[in-house]
Amino acid sequence: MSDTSLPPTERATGATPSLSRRRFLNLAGIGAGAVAAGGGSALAAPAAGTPDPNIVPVPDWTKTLGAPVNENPYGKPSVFEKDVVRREVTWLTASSQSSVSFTPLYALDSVITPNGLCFVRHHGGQAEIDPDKYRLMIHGLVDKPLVFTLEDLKRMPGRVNRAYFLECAANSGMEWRGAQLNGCQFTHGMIHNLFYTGVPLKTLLDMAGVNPKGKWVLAEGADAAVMTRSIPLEKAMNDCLVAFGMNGEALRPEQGYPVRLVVPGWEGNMWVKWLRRLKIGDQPWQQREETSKYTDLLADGRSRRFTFVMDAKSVVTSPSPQAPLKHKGPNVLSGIAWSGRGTIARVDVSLDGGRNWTTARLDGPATPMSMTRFYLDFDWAGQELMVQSRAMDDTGYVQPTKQELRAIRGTNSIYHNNGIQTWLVRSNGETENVEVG
Ligand SMILES: Nc1nc2c(c(=O)[nH]1)N[C@H]1C(S)=C(S)[C@@H](COP(=O)(O)O)O[C@H]1N2
Ligand SMILES: [Mo]
Repeated sequence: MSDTSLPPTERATGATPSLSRRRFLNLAGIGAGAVAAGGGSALAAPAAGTPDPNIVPVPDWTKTLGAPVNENPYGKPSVFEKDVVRREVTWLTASSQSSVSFTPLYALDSVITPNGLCFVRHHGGQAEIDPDKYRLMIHGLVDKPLVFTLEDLKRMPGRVNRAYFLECAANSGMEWRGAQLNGCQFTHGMIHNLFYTGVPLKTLLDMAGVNPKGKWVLAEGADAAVMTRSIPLEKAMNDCLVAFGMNGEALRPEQGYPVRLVVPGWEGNMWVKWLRRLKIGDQPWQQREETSKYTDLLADGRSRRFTFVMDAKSVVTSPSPQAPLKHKGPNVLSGIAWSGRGTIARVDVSLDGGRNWTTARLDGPATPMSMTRFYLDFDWAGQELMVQSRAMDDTGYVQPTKQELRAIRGTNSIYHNNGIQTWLVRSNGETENVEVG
């Protein structure tokens, strides 16, 4: 551990506090590896039950009063977490109105993405909608066209809460031709996993009365991009939601305030934000975002028509390029897995580039079409590692290697890259995006 890795206040106050921090780490029983990697002097631990008051001095923050209770009427993370933010890849898009920012997956744990850290993808800037003026229209092949206010949606019987991942079909899209971006924030960060509050879309469609000829639903956004996608009626009736809440509060403006469509397990582009209208028709509309964009171009130049489902995928979030290994000895490898077809049943981890596999420990909720956390507790002796993870879902689907994907898809694709990711961990702990094979 170098002094630059310490929180700024410790650096500012000089050598003594940082030394006490090292001593604290030693005494906390993190292991001999922590001391060796930290370069601190190895102190003889006092016998159990005889704490030495000189080893953990009373810190400065105990000697003065803390901040008042209402300093932040809307709370913010600790100032020491200021680097945990969404980031852009500036060369990726020409304008920041039609662009994407990435979730800092390397710094997150558990399965729910904090509201302020969800990646944001939009094509015409972020619309600002007055909730009192918000309207949702249902029309087309229905018995009775309907218009809902936000209050109408919030009074609707049958409100539900559901956790789902949203993954942009272009997630990992820059990696089709080889390892490119150095960090899971950039290779895999077009994903978030939230608890949505809303009304089943079926409830609203049933109120309007779908004509028997109706087979497709057009969802359109109220933003300047007028994002428009065709969704099969069967999916709309099955599990789609018209959501107004995320993680217990109102949707964030960047996630579609006040209302977005939730299309569980299917590509993020279909989850129309700032939802303005739903039209029932007898066939898909062939909009721009489902023809020239968000289709899979194959090696022979032909395209797949629709690829709605996001197949099973996983990534190790720590260690990863932005979260290198710092200590020899006991370590916790942490990662996420998800599947648009169902529930994650198992994740295997390899530390040697896919030769040997160990089944990881799934922890926390593992529910359909939601992110699942996995861990592998391992001992690191300082050797080079090639870290990989391979997800399996309850349909029996197994996440493919990148070579297996390319054999079928070629390298013309952008979308739906769910290949196995490899991180090379060097003997100094630094970690890099590589490919094996
Ligand atoms: N109205 C509208 N909805 C939209 C978009 C948009 O530009 N406008 N972008 C789509 C795309 S491509 C993705 S991946 C997701 C991103 O959702 P997020 O911004 O909550 O991460 O929203 C989708 N819904
Ligand atoms: Mo997307």
